[in-house]
Amino acid sequence: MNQDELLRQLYDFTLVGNAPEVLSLTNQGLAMGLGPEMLLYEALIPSLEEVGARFERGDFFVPEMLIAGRAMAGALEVLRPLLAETGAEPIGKIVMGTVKGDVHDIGKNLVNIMFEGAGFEVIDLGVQVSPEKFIDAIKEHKPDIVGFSAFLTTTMPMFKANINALQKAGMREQVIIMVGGAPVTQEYADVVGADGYASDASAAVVRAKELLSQRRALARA
Ligand code: B1M
Repeated sequence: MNQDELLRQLYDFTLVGNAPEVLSLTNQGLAMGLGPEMLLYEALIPSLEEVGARFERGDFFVPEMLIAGRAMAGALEVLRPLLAETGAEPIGKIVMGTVKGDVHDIGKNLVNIMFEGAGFEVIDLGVQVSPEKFIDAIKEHKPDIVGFSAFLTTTMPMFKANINALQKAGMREQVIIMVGGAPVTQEYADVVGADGYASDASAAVVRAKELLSQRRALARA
């Protein structure tokens, strides 16, 4: 099998949620010398985008989305150590979670992996995270950044609810707030009063580093 065939098969088996094949092709791809980013961005992520498009058209239903998501999550576990390889001292601490009411975590997990790869310490609170749980975690871990992920238009308003809760607790200025997720835009992030937004995992790392260095420069001034 050549590189193009492997990527095609990885795409096709993710689409139908065949987790054992997805795992095996991911391992084969790595053994062939394909980079983890290539497997992610040229097969796994485009395949999940197609799953979403089919769901919107009514060709796929929740069970199909679920098994495709599980197949992707299995591959991500294999890719995680390769994407997150770093020997460096942590450059900052991030508390991350998917907001209350939302169970999507693949995108958040990928952002976490890229943060870890860039040298951040990540405290992952999981999914369906309430404002109270975010506040407790900020008190406990004292992160530089708190990241909220939302993947549904119906759960995006939780960004504002979280920020209001932080304000009420007198903690808003202690942390940089970043938001992201499939339906989120820069405009929405501005409206809710977040400090930063990114459209994907790589952009999230770049934005987090920018925000952190701005904050540290201000603290030194
Ligand atoms: Co759901 N789902 N889902 N789903 N699902 C979407 C999100 C949807 C877009 C599909 C569609 O209609 N096209 C749609 C949302 C529509 C909307 O609101 N605009 C949708 C729906 C409607 C639903 C349900 C309501 C379906 C139902 O029950 N009727 C339901 C909701 C359940 C709930 O949460 N309460 C539901 C359920 C599920 C499953 C459980 C079956 C499964 C989730 C499995 C899991 O995550 N463990 C699932 C899946 C798999 C999807 C799709 C197909 C794939 C999501 C994914 O993993 N993408 C998705 C379609 C799509 O996205 N095109 C869909 C790949 C991932 C790498 O990308 O998540 O965008 P993404 O993450 C990116 C960026 O967003 C960004 O970086 C990530 C990596 O590059 N990012 C950040 C994420 N967090 C960030 C934080 C940052 C910065 C960047 O800073 C802090």
